[in-house]
Amino acid sequence: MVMKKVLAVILSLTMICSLAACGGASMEGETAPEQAKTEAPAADNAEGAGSAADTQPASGDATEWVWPSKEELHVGYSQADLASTWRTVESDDMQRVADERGYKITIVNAEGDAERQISDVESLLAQGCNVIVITAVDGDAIQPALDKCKEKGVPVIMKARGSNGVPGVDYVTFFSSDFVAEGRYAGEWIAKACADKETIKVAEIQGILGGTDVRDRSGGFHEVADKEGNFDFVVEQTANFSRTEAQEVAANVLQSTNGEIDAFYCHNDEMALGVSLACQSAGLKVNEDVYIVGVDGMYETFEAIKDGTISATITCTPKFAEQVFNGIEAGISGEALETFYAIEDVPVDATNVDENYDLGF
Ligand code: GYE
Repeated sequence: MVMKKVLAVILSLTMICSLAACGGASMEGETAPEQAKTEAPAADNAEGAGSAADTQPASGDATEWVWPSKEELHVGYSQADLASTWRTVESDDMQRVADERGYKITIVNAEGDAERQISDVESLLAQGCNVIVITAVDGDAIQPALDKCKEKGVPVIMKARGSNGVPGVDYVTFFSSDFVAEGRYAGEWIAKACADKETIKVAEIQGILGGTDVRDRSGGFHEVADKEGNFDFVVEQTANFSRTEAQEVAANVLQSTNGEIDAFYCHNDEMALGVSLACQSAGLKVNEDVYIVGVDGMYETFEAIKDGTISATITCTPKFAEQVFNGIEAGISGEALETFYAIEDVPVDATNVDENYDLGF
């Protein structure tokens, strides 16, 4: 057990180093928050990773993963969709790191279809992929694909949209931002900005339902709302991570409420940008009449924060393939992996957008 922890720390440090090298995230962190970037989260937010514990289960329950050698490694990456900039950057980053390290990779795109993703994984296995990385369309529906991998002992690494299965049993580990923390940051930002209001009228515009990102971004936000006690949810509705859908949803909300909304919390920046257009068309001034908070940290959002058309965002980098490949290499070397590796996020608003600009994509 102690050995496991030591190995995990070494792995974490390796990841921090390579993160620094690829410049994929903030480097101001010789400080404590920086460490959260790659360490397994404490037990209280392990739930956010969809995991019951931060270490692999006892040997009786654990799946015996069969790791290939580095020479034989053929990664199969099952991407959920390529409908946003975030996802295309994510897939490109996986390809880039595989190429740089000389590993074979096959990438498939499920186009947002949970059933198709199961056959995608089957086809990756049939093509001889011996480590599978999955960004799940749906955290539950992915289970049959995980079972197929498990039958063969093929190690599965979840990435960015997790599984509701058991880490160490249904998959090896999960690399992702801590979505619960992102939701909390957004809630805290809004609570602070609206501190003078008795009741805060909030519209929550959600991403594609079924993903652990959406579940946890909502969960973290509602945690803060419950604690504050004065958030009044005027609407909680999906706009499928889409800018145009979010613009429409926001236009309807503004119409039905007569513009009486204090803050929009959007599960991604694309939607925040759409909401901003709707608010501007309705004659509302962002940061005066209404606050708009997104998640992701697109350069476009950073520019909008500077222009005053978006209030804030929480970074969520799509560029962490380096860490995923470090994890695969650690597995190949026989090291014990934690069940969750968190990529650190930073809340960004007008006060710190310049210093965090490089976190964008
Ligand atoms: O925030 C969003 C994307 O799963 C973390 O999916 C990801 C989210 C990201 O389409 O923009």
